Amino acid sequence: MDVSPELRKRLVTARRVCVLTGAGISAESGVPTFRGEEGLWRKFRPEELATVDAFLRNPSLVWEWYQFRRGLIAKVKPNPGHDALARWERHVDELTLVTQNVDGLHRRAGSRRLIELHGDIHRNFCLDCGTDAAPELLAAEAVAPPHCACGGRIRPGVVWFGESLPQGAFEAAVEAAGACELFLCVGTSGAVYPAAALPSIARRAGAYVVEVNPTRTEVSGQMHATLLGKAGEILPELVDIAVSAAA
Ligand code: BV8
Ligand code: ZN
Repeated sequence: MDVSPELRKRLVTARRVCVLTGAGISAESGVPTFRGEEGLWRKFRPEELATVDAFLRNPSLVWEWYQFRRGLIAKVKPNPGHDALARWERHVDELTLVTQNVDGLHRRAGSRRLIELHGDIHRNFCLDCGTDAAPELLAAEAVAPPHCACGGRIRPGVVWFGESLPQGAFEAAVEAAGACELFLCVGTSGAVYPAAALPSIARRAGAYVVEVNPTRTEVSGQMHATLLGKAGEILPELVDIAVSAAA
């Protein structure tokens, strides 16, 4: 992969980095993306699965979809893309990783300064009283959502369309995007807001903005550079450049 002199300089000098990731960074681990050929949205539209109304209308369908995804995620592990970001974090003053993913793979790879904008698929809570569901309540094969002690339905701890992001999460992401010298946008189609606003926020604040994706996306026009390729191949090379300089 050829890295421009400008990007090489930015990688070597950046002390504060912000990275936004989407489903694409987990694709090489075996987790399907949403809008790709084999995407999770291929069979169902998001509105049929990832909204409160969908859950209230058909709790078993939505619950089963999340159980299916949890089962998939339980069998996979972080890939070199996740690992590279965790390594980079240990070599700069501040690397803030903002992810739209709910699969927990960044945390498993060792990333610590992590903002999970869309929640965590491994968390579940009661729709009525908000109490977190104890893990033993979640029988792996259950196709209907369990009930809380208060009688309310248990729902996945992810952010559905039309729902606000976790308290303070987007504000912290905006602060990191506004303070960084280098912003990477990795494996996201840029289709979902407010996450997709972060690259332009970073660019307006003076950061050098780079996209890593096999294809161009809805936010490619906002980039200083687009590296066409897989995150698991490109990120380790970029981090090698950044880390070698820090050594
Ligand atoms: C909110 C649930 C305030 C969790 C998800 C009109 C205009 C602007 C905004 C809106 C609008 N109408 C409605 C809205 C707001 C709405 C929105 O953005 N809608 C979109 C569809 C227009 N947003 C919201 O509702 C958000 N909340 O705004 O709160 C509010 C409050 C109250 C009332 C109103 C507003 C909530 C957004 C969260 C929605 N939840 N999922 C789950 O089940 O996972 S979103 C869903 O899409 C996923 O969570 C995912 O995180 C997100 C983004 O998808 P991507 O990660 O980008 O994945 P995708 O498949 O699309 O792309 C994968 C990419 O990877 C591709 O580009 C591919 O080329 C690339 N790739 C593939 N392989 C690789 C690779 N890249 C690198 N390497 C590879 N190997
Ligand atoms: Zn309850």
